[in-house]
Amino acid sequence: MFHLALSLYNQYTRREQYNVLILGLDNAGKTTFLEHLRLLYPQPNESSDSRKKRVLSSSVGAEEDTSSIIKSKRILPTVGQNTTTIRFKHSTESLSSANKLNLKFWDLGGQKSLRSMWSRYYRSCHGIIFIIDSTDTERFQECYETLMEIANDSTWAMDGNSSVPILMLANKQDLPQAVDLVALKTGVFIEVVSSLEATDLKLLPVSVLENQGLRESLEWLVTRLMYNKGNRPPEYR
Ligand SMILES: Nc1nc2c(ncn2[C@@H]2O[C@H](COP(=O)(O)OP(=O)(O)OP(=O)(O)O)[C@@H](O)[C@H]2O)c(=O)[nH]1
Ligand SMILES: [Mg+2]
Repeated sequence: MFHLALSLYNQYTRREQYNVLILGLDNAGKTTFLEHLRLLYPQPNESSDSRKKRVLSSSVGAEEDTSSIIKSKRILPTVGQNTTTIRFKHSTESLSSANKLNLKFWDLGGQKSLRSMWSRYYRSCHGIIFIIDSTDTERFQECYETLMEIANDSTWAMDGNSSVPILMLANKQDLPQAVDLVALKTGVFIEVVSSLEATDLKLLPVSVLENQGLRESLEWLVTRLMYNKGNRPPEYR
């Protein structure tokens, strides 16, 4: 009886967990993105009220203004990795299955010398977020080549060609010199979009600092992670 009750309890409380890698060149905004998600979403065992208290405790005023909080933080270039797990909530209540999952993010350093480490994480990842600094036009080509290296990595073939969804975020759209989505799609990244046509790929404009487009982007990713569940089953926590 005890075992039955325990298994029913586990069944009811356990959550699907998807691992998401945050990749991109150095200075793209990966750690800023992760830090902002920490403020926007509760942690797995945290209530919404506790999250609110946590956010307000790091705010200078009484406002839950996550952009101001994130701007006041000093974020250093990443040398190793940062991880965070969030409890995801879809804005569409009817998508109840997407309301009961955790997302575990791995933010890896983007400096050239650190990129060779990325592939170690591919086997256990369910999705990739690739962040682009939309103002760094001189490195668009490098961005393109880096993304192609990820997509062509031999790990995917070893795993029976089970690729994962890739969400490309054109970051820093708050800056006047940022290249907009249309120009990005028709410029160097037209090749990415056509080369990876068969892959589950989406390019969206965001400002990580100003919290523009973050929730919408995650919602696209979660929908695709769930769609790809047959190829890459989630972990259960
Ligand atoms: N204006 C603007 N600046 C941003 C935005 N997102 C990040 N930044 C800035 O970009 C710089 C680099 O951000 P990080 O998050 O450290 O970049 P990273 O991709 O983690 O870099 P590495 O750890 O070296 O790989 C910081 O000065 C951020 O404040 C944004 O949306 N708008
Ligand atoms: Mg970083």
